[in-house]
Amino acid sequence: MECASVLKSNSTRPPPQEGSRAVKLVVLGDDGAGKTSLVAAYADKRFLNDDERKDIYDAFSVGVDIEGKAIDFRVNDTVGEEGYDRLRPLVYPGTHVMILVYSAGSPDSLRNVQTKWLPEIDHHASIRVPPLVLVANKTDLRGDHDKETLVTTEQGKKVARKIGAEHLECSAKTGEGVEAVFDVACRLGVGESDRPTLRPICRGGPCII
Ligand SMILES: Nc1nc2c(ncn2[C@@H]2O[C@H](COP(=O)(O)OP(=O)(O)OP(=O)(O)O)[C@@H](O)[C@H]2O)c(=O)[nH]1
Ligand SMILES: [Mg+2]
Repeated sequence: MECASVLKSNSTRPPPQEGSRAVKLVVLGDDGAGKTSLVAAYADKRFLNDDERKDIYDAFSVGVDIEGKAIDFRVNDTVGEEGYDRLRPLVYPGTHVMILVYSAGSPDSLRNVQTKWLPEIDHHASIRVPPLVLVANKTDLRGDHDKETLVTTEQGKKVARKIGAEHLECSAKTGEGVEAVFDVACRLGVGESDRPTLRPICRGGPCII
C-alpha cells in the first residue's frame, strides 16, 4: 500500500516537487477520533460533512517546505475499526512519523493509546519505532457544557510523557491547531528520514538495539 502522489483537485496545498525528499506520515487512533476529519482539515482547510467523510483521504502527497528543504509529505490516513486490525499494519513499513489521534471528548480513546495503539505500533515497527505525535482532536467539545466526559490537557500530556511522544491539541472542526500538528509531525519525520542507522526502542524500559 504505497502512497498515491496526488491530492484532491480542490486542495489548497501544492503538489510535491519532483525529486524532493519523501517523508511518510501515518495517522492512526480510535475509530471516530476524527483522523479523516483532521487529515481533510489539513489538506483542504475545511471540515467534512458526513457524506464526504469516506476513505478518499487514505493516502496523498503534498509539497512542504521545511527550512528551505523541499519535502514530499506523504500523508496516510487509516481506519481505527477493529475489523481493519490486520489490514492497517500494511501501511506501516517505511513510516517516518506517526500521528496518534484521540478525542478530547473520549477518555476511552486516550486509554486505548496505551492499551491498543502502542502495542500495535511496537509489534509492527520491529526495532525501528518512528517518532510519535499524540494529538487530542475535538478540543471544541470543551466548550460544550453538556459534555461530561472530557479529557484534560494534563491527562493527555501525562500519557504523552509515558510513551515518549510530543503532545498537541486541535480541532478539525474549527481548524484550530491543525497546521501545527502537521508541521511538528513533518519536522520530526524529516529528522527521522535523515537518520542513517536504526534507532533503539527506549520506552520506559532498557534500550534494545
Ligand atoms: N466536534 C468535533 N467533531 C469532530 C471533529 N473531528 C471529527 N469529528 C466528528 O467525529 C466523527 C468521526 O470523525 P472521522 O473523521 O470519521 O473519524 P475517524 O477517526 O476517521 O474514524 P475511522 O475512520 O472510523 O477510524 C464525525 O462525526 C466527525 O464529524 C472535531 O474536531 N470536533
Ligand atoms: Mg476515517
